[in-house]
Amino acid sequence: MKKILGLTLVALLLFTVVAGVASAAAPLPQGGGQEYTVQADDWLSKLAEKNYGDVLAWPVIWKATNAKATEDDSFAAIANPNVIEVGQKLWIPDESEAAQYFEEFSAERAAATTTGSPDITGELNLLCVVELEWCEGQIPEFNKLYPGIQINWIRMSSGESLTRLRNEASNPQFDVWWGGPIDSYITAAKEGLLEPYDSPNAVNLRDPQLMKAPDNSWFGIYIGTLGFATNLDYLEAHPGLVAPTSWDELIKPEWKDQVLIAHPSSSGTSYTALCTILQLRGEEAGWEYMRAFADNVLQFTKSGSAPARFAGSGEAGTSVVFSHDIVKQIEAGLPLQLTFPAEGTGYEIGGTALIKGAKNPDLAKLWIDWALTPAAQELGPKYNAFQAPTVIGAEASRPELLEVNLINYDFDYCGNNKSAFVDRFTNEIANADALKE
Ligand code: S7P
Repeated sequence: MKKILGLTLVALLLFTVVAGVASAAAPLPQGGGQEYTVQADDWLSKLAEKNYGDVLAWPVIWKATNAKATEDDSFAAIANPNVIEVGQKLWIPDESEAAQYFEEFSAERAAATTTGSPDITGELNLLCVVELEWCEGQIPEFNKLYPGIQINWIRMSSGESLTRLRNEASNPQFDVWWGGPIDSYITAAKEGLLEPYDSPNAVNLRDPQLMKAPDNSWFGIYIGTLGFATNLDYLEAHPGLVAPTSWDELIKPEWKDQVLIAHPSSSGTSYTALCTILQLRGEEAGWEYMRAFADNVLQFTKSGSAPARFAGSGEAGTSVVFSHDIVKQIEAGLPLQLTFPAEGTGYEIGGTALIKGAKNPDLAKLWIDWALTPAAQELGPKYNAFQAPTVIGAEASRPELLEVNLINYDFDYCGNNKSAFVDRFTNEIANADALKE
């Protein structure tokens, strides 16, 4: 199960890489390093933080263990840094050896970029799930590197895109899927809809354990946290009412018919909210909460970001949306206040993947490689997309959106149960017959 403490996630995302291994946390192994036997719930970035005070120093342990394995049979080489086994022996190098490995790996990372080529030609069919403005902007950016590739694309919400991939499984119309929470990617991988691809640029990921599938069937390309967007005029007109700072407040009578959210069958945003509640409260109490919550919902929308726009234009008092999409509407001038639930909020890792049976897999791979570069990920804010990047070398444009209380969002749990949870929501709580466009 992929779990990470909220605090560790923030540390991971806000860490700046330095030209060496940081020297905080536990005392560094001295005098040639030390052996370590993997325990349950260990992973490389966690061990890197423990030993070097730097979550991003995980390649040091990976590389050092692989080097040991070439000279000592009691060590096994780690083929995939995502996968370490309980009982396996690792080598934790001392400070000077660690610095050498870190430098070596930094050089590999520096090489993991995309320079493009005018000679590559063809057509690439892209299923785009981020906001329309980012889809529209990112395509000409790719074409600056690959002017000979014509991109045919459609924008859809996450749930819709997953349905589309299912329906086209025997004759895929898309080559690459870009954007939308990885819950859907995990579901799709389980259903055999994705083709694993070992992208050379995956070395750029801050935490491969969390940010890519163990079999490389999807990669994480951004992070976003869920927040509440409340209309300031509505608050002014209702003295005593304040913007919600807890999930509990959203089910109170004062918000009756004043909450907007998308439907989890079409929207990845809304599914992230549903799975957040089921984890925060446990399934039984979580479903009970969802029933009360749905009673306060004015209308379910198709798109996950639309509720912030609608709440901002006065159609409802408040809404549940990814915080970066709320920031976008605030920047556009809508009278909204962004708040977060104090007891914890859910977050997404947005994904990208090669589609199984893609007609242009080589071009799809070029897109994925590029999506895993700092240059591609730093383009988001140019197109009003303020998610945090997943690769080293790209800085978060709004780091404060990550500095909130995050739950231990379990992507495997949410991905593996997505069909069942969405069906239950649709059958028992609210159907998807008349979603607001
Ligand atoms: O780009 C904004 C964003 O919120 O859109 C994706 C979202 O899942 C697509 O919209 P739906 O909620 O309608 O599915 C997010 O991944 C992304 O952060």
